[in-house]
Amino acid sequence: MDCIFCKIVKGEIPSRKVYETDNVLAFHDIQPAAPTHALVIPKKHIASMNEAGEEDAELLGEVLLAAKRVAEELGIAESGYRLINNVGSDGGQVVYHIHVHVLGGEKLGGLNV
Ligand code: DGP
Repeated sequence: MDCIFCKIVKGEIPSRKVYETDNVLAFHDIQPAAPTHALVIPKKHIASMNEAGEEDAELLGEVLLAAKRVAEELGIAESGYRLINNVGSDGGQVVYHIHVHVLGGEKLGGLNV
């Protein structure tokens, strides 16, 4: 499968890893949109939330808890951070392997929902 993030999981494309478990990997985003910007992915290929099923509930919970852990590891947990999951074209998704952005290190602007 021609998926960039699957290649990162397999070590075929290098990444700056932040956190890893059997099921989840976190690494720094190559195009940071904030002083701290990491991505958390399940190692299993799921294209987007649109393709996630009930069988992925536990795994997606692991991804969210890993995002919290990443925020702690990168020192932004106390000051606060934002978790973003882009879905599809209008959502701004570019890489079709589900991922949560962990953004922080400054007061974040943009959409405040
Ligand atoms: P999204 O727009 O939500 O699909 O975000 C995809 C993010 O992935 C984007 O912020 C840039 C990042 N990215 C794309 N290719 C690579 C890569 O090869 N390595 C790393 N570390 N990040 C990548």
